[in-house]
Parts: sequence; C-alpha cells; structure tokens
Amino acid sequence: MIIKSAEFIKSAVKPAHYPPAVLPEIAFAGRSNVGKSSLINVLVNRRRLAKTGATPGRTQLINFFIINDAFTFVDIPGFGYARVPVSVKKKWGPMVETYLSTRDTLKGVILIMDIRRTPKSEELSLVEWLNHYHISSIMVVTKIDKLARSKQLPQKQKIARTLGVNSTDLILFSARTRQGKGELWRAIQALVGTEEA
Ligand SMILES: Nc1nc2c(ncn2[C@@H]2O[C@H](COP(=O)(O)OP(=O)(O)OP(=O)(O)O)[C@@H](O)[C@H]2O)c(=O)[nH]1
Ligand SMILES: [Mg+2]
Repeated sequence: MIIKSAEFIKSAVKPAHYPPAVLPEIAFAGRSNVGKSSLINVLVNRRRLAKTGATPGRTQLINFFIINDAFTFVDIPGFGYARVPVSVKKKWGPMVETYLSTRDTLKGVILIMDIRRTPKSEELSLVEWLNHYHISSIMVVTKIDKLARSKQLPQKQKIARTLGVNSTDLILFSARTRQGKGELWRAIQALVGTEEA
C-alpha cells in the first residue's frame, strides 16, 4: 500500500464530535498498552501520527485519521488499564459501544492482542459486541518480537482457541520488525474495498 497522506483529523467522545461519516472506516481496538497506536504508525509509515508511549492509557479519546483521502483509521482508547481513573473507565464502555453501534461507515474492527497474553473477559466481550452488531473483524497478535520464534505458533494457537477462532485467522505482527504489515494491509483492503496499490 502506498501512503500518500496520513492526517490526524480530530478526537471525539460522542457522535456529535465525530467527523462526517463519508469515507470507509477501520477501527483499532485492544487492551491498553498493547501497541494499537504503534501498529497504526507502522501501517502508514509515520513515526508519530498516533501518539504512543510507555504510559498505558495514553489514548483516552477516539482519534480519527484520514489516509490517502480515501479511508479513515480510528484509534480507539485501550481498555483494562488499572491506573486509569474510575471516571474515565466508566465512560469507556458507553463511548466505544456508541461508536461501534452508530458509525455507519465502519467497515471493520482490528482487535489487537499481545502474543504473551491469553485473551481475557475484555477481549471476549469486545468480540461479542462485534458479533452482536455484525461488524467484521481482523484479529492481530502483536509484539511477536518479544517471544522466541519456537513459542510463537503454540501461543498463537492458544489465543485462537480462547477466542474460538481458527489459528489461521490470526495475523502475527510486530511494530518493531514490521512483520505482518503486508498481510494486515491485504486484510484491511479487503474490508474497505480498495484496490491493491
Ligand atoms: N517490542 C515491541 N514493542 C512494542 C510493539 N508495539 C508497541 N510496542 C511498545 O509498547 C508500548 C505501548 O505502545 P502503544 O502503541 O502506545 O500502545 P497503545 O495500545 O496505543 O496504548 P494506549 O494508547 O495507552 O492504550 C510502547 O512502549 C511501544 O513502543 C511491538 O510490536 N514490539
Ligand atoms: Mg494508543
């Protein structure tokens, strides 16, 4: 995929603040600190388009980015971080569910998980929401550079089993080595319906 432009548009909490629903949209979701923002940056070849950091819970608003003037990427705030204030945690569910259930242009959600962890209730609930609202998904297992190659396949299979999907449905990814970038782009393009560039 050739990236001609990648631009931050705005942050939003509620639908009145979302940008107009015009372009096909892909959202990125996952546990806090799992590497959502890093993955977006790798996909669009930008170092700092989506803010990343060592402090989990950095992204607390829904952030919209327009790519190639052709589609929108949405960075959804991470869930499951203990040190986020309770007031913020309480708003997360309604904020994200409202987004998922009302955004007409949403073509799919990329669920990002850490290769070193087994999906927990939060990931399973998110998968249930996606099924409930008939939203397509792409499952990505990231930070694979943190695990020895010999352990990657068994761990991928374990994650797939927990999610109730085929192991072949999971894409292995690393923001550090960029492994999986091409495979993920192909899956995204299939969802947004753009030609291979
Ligand atoms: N080794 C390695 N580190 C990664 C990878 N992806 C992200 N990181 C690191 O993990 C930390 C969190 O990454 P972010 O991209 O900010 O994670 P996030 O999911 O956007 O976090 P929140 O916005 O807080 O929910 C940063 O220190 C990244 O450098 C990866 O593939 N490999
Ligand atoms: Mg982030």
